[in-house]
Amino acid sequence: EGVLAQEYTALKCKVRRWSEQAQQLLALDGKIPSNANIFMVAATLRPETMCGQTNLFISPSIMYGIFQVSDTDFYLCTDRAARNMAFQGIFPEWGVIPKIMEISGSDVVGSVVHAPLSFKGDVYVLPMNTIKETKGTGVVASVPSDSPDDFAMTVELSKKADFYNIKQEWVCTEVISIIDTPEYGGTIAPALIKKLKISSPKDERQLLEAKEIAYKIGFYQGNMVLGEFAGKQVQEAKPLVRQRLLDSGDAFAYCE
Ligand code: A2H
Repeated sequence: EGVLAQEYTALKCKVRRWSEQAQQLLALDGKIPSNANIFMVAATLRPETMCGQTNLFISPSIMYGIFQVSDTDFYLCTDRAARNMAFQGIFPEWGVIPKIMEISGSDVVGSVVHAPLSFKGDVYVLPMNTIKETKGTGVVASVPSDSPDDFAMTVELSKKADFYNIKQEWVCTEVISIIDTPEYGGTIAPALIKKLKISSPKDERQLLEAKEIAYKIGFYQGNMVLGEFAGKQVQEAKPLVRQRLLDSGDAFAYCE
């Protein structure tokens, strides 16, 4: 990790429908009104790719918190992220962590959330074991067209739905073009997965290489082909999409 702060875009994915387990736990706990807006908060460095979001990943082995941000609104993220947010003016009282309840990632798998800007609208929450508690919010927007990690996990979950204790129809295997690149075409992540012969999310070294190539080429050579800024270069579109998300209230700035 470098010395400079990392500025993420924290994307607010509103819960549309809880998984059965989560529904029961929330009802039992009783501290959150049933008409509350609860958002799963995903941290991204590529806000321009959110139009291609197909699922939302959480770690099945992380205990998440639900934090109250107003009378009606709540955020779901890691305790660690909430601690940082408390010192960034994101919660009502400076330095105070407004934790309301805890819920394990495995209990929220199968919930449905709204994905702002996504061509899908609403998406299912799926498990991703490689999510680190020490980074971002512990929640990741899946964009399989442009993130090799997300594509590899999507393929894995779709192949082994039973093993992961999910329904196969929750996995969105539709990968659409959102950024075009001269070398790798419109879906750089699957192209790199094939080229580097990556067969599972466990191929860490090759995935790291794919991730670096996808990030550089997407950013420096990519052109948007989907969304409001289609036709613009990624470099130009990135801050514009970010600002759109901040202005609409669908995202907020989060640093660490
Ligand atoms: B990115 P950095 Cl399209 N554990 O968003 C693992 N990965 C995490 C995470 C965590 N706790 N929190 C965030 N991330 C992911 C989009 C994207 C991302 C694309 C391409 C590359 C990419 C859609 N997923 O990231 O270590 C999030 O996924 C590759 C750099 O802080 C976030 O941005 O640099 C990125 O990793 C943050 O990683």
